[in-house]
Amino acid sequence: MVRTPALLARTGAAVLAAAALLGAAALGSPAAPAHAAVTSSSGKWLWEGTGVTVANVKDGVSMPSLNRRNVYPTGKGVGIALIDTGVAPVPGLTSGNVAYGPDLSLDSQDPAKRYTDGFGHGTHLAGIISAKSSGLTGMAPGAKLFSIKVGASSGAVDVSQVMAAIDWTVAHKNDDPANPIRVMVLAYGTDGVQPADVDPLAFAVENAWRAGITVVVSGGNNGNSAKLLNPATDKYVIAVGAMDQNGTTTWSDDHVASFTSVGDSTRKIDFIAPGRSLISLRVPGSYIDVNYPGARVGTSYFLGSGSSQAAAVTGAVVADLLELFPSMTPDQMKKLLIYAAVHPDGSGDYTKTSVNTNGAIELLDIWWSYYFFSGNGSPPDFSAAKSVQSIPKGTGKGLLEGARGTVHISDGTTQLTGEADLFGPFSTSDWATASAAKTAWVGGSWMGHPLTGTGWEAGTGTTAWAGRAWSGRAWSGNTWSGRAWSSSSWQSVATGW
Ligand SMILES: [Ca+2]
Repeated sequence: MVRTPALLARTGAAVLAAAALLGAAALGSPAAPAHAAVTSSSGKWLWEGTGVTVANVKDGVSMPSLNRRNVYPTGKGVGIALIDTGVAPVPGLTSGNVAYGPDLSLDSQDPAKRYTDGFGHGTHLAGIISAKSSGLTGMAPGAKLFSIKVGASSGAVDVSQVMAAIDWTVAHKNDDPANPIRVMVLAYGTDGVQPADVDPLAFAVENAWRAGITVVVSGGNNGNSAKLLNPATDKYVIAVGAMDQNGTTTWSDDHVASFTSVGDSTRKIDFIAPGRSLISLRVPGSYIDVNYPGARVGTSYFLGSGSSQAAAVTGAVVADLLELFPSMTPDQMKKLLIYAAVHPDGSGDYTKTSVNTNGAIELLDIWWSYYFFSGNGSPPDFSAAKSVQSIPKGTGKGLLEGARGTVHISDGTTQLTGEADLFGPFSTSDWATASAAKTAWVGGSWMGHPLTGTGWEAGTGTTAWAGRAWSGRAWSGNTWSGRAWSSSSWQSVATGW
């Protein structure tokens, strides 16, 4: 494929990016943040170098090239499920642009912690996606963000909670007819090496994919030679890594971030998206805010790096494209994004297609996606019929413990291991059958265990899925402090952001 130089999406970057940097100064003129080492497995919040604004990010994925054609997508009419540590009601996320699905996290038993984000990760991603405030406009500010909380204020979460959240999203994707959930952002992964064709977490994301939800999963932050985390290993979904804009306004030095996992011959990321030192919303007093004060930018913002942020960027771009092309299937979206991805340094070498075919790593690009899907440039056939992924479906009947890998939550004395969820014995075989049939959730119960209330409650300014007290042998009478958990499979904590 040869792309006409005159149409190069990444032409004219200097002027646009310079304007974007001015926007960064307006955020509070942050001093250059201290340089923190970006280590692959320290479990530290990552940031370094010059902060990258969301405006810079838009530039990095060629949004200005689209805007110059008078196309201004905002994700309007698209629901985005963010399965993460919750979303705090900080300025930018309180205009009705966020709805709160169930809180399935360990925080849910404390009404003061329910729904909100005591950790700080989910809100950072939510800002990138949906923020609407005077200081920050997200990548898809017209979309409706559904926060489905699974990570506690410590970041702790068991893989079974993530599976429940994915199932819930599939079951309730049309609850808001004006904003059906078409996108899922899952910046989570374990080091489980169970093959994706039997792994239950992989099966869960495949179910979401087949239900018409484009699932974006972060690949991990263990360095370029690392294999992908589970479920980014699943070949159906979109697996992303982080692009480093190198702290400059020019594109020629953009490259794959040193910390991002690229994968192995079994499964590599599909492309990269901006993900180094992004400036997004801060949650004062949250775990990362308290532990990494050097990442603060002014009083309202926070720096964060990782494939998590790249997943947020990608999910928002998917929502923008779905506003423009509402009938696209997840398979069409994936085919399009890979085809339209460009060489990150803007060198004009657009002959490479994707990491899956020849080892090249390319960058998410919304302008080329729009251009090709509109029928320009002699693109391949992007019809739904010609875009179907011919990948064997998983069974989901492998081990729950296999999905966890080495990561286990604990109450300080006992680890949650083996074929059991928080409430007792768990059969992946029974679950896989129910999940595929969309019957794993019945009312507020998942696989027979009452986890939530049974419907939406409209509060003051927000809408939330009702909570409920948990009962179960492991939970009653215990004070399950997040701090007591010995480890977390939350990507940021266990394996780097
Ligand atoms: Ca650059």
